[in-house]
Amino acid sequence: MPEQILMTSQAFFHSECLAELETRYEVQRLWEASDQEALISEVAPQIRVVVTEGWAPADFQAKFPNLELIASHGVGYDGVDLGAAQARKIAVTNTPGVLDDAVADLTIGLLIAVTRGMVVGDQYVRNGEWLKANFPLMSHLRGRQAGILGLGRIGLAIAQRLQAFGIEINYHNRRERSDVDYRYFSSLSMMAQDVDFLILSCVGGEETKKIVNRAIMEKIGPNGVLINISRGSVVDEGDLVACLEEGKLGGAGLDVFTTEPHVPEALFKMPQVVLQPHIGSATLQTRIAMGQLVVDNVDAYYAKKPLLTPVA
Ligand code: 8YV
Repeated sequence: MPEQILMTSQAFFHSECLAELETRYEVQRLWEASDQEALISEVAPQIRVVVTEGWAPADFQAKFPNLELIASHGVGYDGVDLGAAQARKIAVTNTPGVLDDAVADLTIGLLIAVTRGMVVGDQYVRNGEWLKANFPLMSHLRGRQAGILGLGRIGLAIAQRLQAFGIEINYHNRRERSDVDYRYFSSLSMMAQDVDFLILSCVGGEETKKIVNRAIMEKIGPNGVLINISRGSVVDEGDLVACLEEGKLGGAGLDVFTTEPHVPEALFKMPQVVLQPHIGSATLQTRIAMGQLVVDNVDAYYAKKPLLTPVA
C-alpha cells in the first residue's frame, strides 16, 4: 500500500509534479473533496505528510495526530504556523532558490513599466493617441537610488539586475550582510528618505505587517516608486491608495496584495500604477522546479534522508 499524502490545494503546483508524486504516493486531494472535513476525518490518522501552497494554520495542523512533515510550495511560509509545527516537532520545508530569477525579472519589469509608463504607453498606441501627440517624457533609471527591503536570495538577484542599469543599491535587513558592499541602513525609515525606488522583497507575516505605511511612503516621495513582490501584508494598502491619490508617492508596481485576488479598485484608474496578478514565480520552468523541490523533500522524508530545504 502506498503512503498517503494529503495535499491542500493545487493553485500553483504544476500538474507534472503532482503526477510524479502520484506515481509513488496516494495523494488525497483535499481541494477536490465535496466534504473536506469528512475527508480529513477519514484519512487524518494515516497522514504523516501534508503538501501545501504556503498554508497550514495551527488548527489545520491539529487535525493530523501523526503529522511529521509540511512540504510547502513557495518560498514564503507566512501562512504556515511555524510555532505550532515546532511545538509538535513537525518539519516544514519551502522552495527557496529556484524562483529567485523569475521574481527578480518581474521586479525589474515592474520598475521599468512604472518609470517609463509602459502600460499607459501601450494604451496610447492602441487608442490612436500617438497620432495626435508624442508621449510625455518619463524618468531615467541610471544614477537613481534603490532601497531593497529584505536582501535575501531574491533581494540579491534584484540587486544584481539593478546594478546592470546603473542604479545605486541600498538595503535594510535585520542584520547587515558581510558579503556585499551595498549601503546598509539599520532603519527602514532612514533608507526610505534616501531612495527613489523602494523595493520590497522581505518576508511576510506578523513581523513585517504594514511596516510600509504612510510615513514611509511620504519619504519615498512624489517622484519615488514603490515596488512590491513580497507580500501584500507588508504594505498598509489604505495608506498606499491615499498616498498615490494625493501625489505623496509617485508610483507603484505591485504583484501582491492584502486580500488576493481582490485589489483595491481605486488602483485600477491610476496611470502611475502597474498591477500584476501575483506572477513573480509564474514561469513554466520555475513552477516545475518549485514543484520538483516539493517532491524531492517528500521523497527525502520517506527515504529518511535529510530534507533538502527545511525552514530554519
Ligand atoms: C507563489 C510565492 O505564488 O513563493 C512564494 O512565496 O508567493 C509564489 O511563488 C505561491 O506562493 C506558490 O505556492
